[in-house]
Amino acid sequence: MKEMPVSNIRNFAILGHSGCGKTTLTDALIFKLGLNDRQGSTDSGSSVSDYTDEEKARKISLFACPFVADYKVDSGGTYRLVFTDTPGYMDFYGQVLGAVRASDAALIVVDATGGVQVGTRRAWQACEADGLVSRAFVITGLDKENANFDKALESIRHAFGNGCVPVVVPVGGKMTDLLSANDLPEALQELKGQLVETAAETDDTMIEKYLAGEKLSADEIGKGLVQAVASGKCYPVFAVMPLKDAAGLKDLMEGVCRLLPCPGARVFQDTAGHTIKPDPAAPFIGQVCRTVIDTFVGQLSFVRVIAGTLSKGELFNVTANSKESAVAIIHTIGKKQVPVEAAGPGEIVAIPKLKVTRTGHTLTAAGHAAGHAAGHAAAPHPTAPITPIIFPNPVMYMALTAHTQVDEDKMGTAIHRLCDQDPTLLVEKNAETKEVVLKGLGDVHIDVAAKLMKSQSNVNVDLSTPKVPYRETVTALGDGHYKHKKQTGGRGQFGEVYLRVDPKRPGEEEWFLDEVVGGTIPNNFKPAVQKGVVEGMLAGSVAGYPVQNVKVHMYDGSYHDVDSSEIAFKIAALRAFRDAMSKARPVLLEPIMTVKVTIPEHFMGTINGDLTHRRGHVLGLEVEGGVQIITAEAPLAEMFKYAAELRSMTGGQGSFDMFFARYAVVPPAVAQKIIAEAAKHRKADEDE
Ligand SMILES: Nc1nc2c(ncn2[C@@H]2O[C@H](COP(=O)(O)OP(=O)(O)O)[C@@H](O)[C@H]2O)c(=O)[nH]1
Ligand SMILES: [Mg+2]
Repeated sequence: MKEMPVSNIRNFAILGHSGCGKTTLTDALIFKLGLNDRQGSTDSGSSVSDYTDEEKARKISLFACPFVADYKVDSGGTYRLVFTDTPGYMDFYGQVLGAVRASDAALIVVDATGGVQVGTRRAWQACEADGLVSRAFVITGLDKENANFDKALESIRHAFGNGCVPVVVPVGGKMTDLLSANDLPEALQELKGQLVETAAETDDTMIEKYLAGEKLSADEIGKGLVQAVASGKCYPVFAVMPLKDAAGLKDLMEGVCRLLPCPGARVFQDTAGHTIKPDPAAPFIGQVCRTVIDTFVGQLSFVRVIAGTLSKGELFNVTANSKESAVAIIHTIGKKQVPVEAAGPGEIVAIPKLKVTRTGHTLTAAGHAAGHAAGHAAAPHPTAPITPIIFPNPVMYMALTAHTQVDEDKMGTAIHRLCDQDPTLLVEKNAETKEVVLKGLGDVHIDVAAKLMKSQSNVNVDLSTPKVPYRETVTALGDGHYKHKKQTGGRGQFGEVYLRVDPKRPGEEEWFLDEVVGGTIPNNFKPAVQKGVVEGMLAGSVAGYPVQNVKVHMYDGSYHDVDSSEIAFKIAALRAFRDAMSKARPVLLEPIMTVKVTIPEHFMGTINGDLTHRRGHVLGLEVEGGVQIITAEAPLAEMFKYAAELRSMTGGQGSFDMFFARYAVVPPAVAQKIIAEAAKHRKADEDE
């Protein structure tokens, strides 16, 4: 591909509610731009954008997929369109955030039969949160029965304000571009009037002219609108019918080139607060917006070029402070990969086989960082990383179990490969339950992750609800005693231990106290006693969970000159400890999570009721920007699947965050069940 002036680059992300028609629009654009020789379709599995097996099987987009193609506008110039199709499904919101970061504008797609939906608002919020100011709407699905352009437009304006003004509208099954059409019928003249007014408002002389009733030239209107879109005062609305003669598609592409901003309008900043200009001659700076493992080439890092020109050779990863090397630069067209020589500001390209680079990292030209640090010529470009992309915290937890030993051996590598690709996945090996827990944004997210372990690493796993890492403690004082005495011919075994347990108070450091008087337990056997107690603590006494917050007083015992041994005292201590525990009113403890639920206000009753049902209690209520935020505490045991359940209770409108707060006593009725369950599974491991 030829070098393209930055002013002629249009980079936009295609966002919206799940199933609204983003990928269908993308496939239509791909075909129209000549990237494919026929129009792909998600329904028949021939989509260029949803090309992975998982996407075809589920018929939803799972990954953000960037494309690039040059387009010749009617007026003669050539523009480079860089566009990213994104998933609408909430579990894959991480992909959306990466794409939003890599784009200069958003095309938010709205289905003409559904209007604004949860996913539409979420797309808008993703732009707001990341400072992506320039947005436009595409109303699609207009060939469907019950499609209503006016109603869809109304719902857009109701949700996002009157700055949303139509540019291309359907009239009698044909698309009309209000800006270029002459002799508009009266109804459309009013719509065009809104566009002209929006344009005029961007400039003092224009608004004077406009108010004086003078006619603005097409050029003036165009310039005004460009400015209004770039500054987020105007959100143009386009109508398309990608499945019916591609109606409106050309108008959309013309509109994108004419109205959306080029790189530079959106400000990219680094963590030191420097603004980075999209100068192709400057040293290269780019940010990784997505990482993927490709079956053939291995890791592929998609990079948005922010400044300079990316070409093959040495690079420097500023975030990881490490050298990297671009062995190739690739344009992806779905699964097809086309090598290119270089990429300029505004482009998104893939680099294979980077070593330490992950999503969100900043790459720069090699030597650039070092030169700057050494105080060489005033570097026009800063060397601090670009502001990181903020990804949501994973809130859905599932335990992974390998099918076979072979799977088990490869599981760790497979999981890390997965987490390297997806910053919204997290893995944790729980030391207490011995389980490998995968955390993600929802059930589909984790399910897809398990399928990817199979396809990328040939590792078979089962998913299950994780075990709760319960613990045990005591609530009273308890005395314990055990005399270990065995005579099996030859030398016997002897050790006797008295000890007492009681609750350890906050702030108390010491937990094992030697209160033996008169050498009834000789000093050389005391470490063995402590060992026995530690073993007892790990094994628990109520339901086999580790004991915490217990103070142990070793105060008496007896020994035998010949038969006493470390092992004898260890056994005596272990059993004395268990004896003491049983008398000290032991209880089960469970992890309590702090939960922050965000929902539309009318779900308050349902969600509060449900939280109570989960043994949770509400700590606080806040209203923020029209949504209700509930802060509550709830036991982890009740929250493993909350991500999916909250979504179904709120039709996808609720979201939440969750983090560990503390351990608390399990209520007796619940504890009984856990104890009974543990008794079933517990092996009699000590009495053999
Ligand atoms: N009739 C009609 N169907 C459409 C249109 N756009 C999308 N669809 C259908 O809606 C479904 C979801 O489309 P898709 O593009 O995968 O949605 P996405 O989740 O936004 O990417 C598919 O069955 C499409 O064929 C359209 O303009 N007209
Ligand atoms: Mg899609």
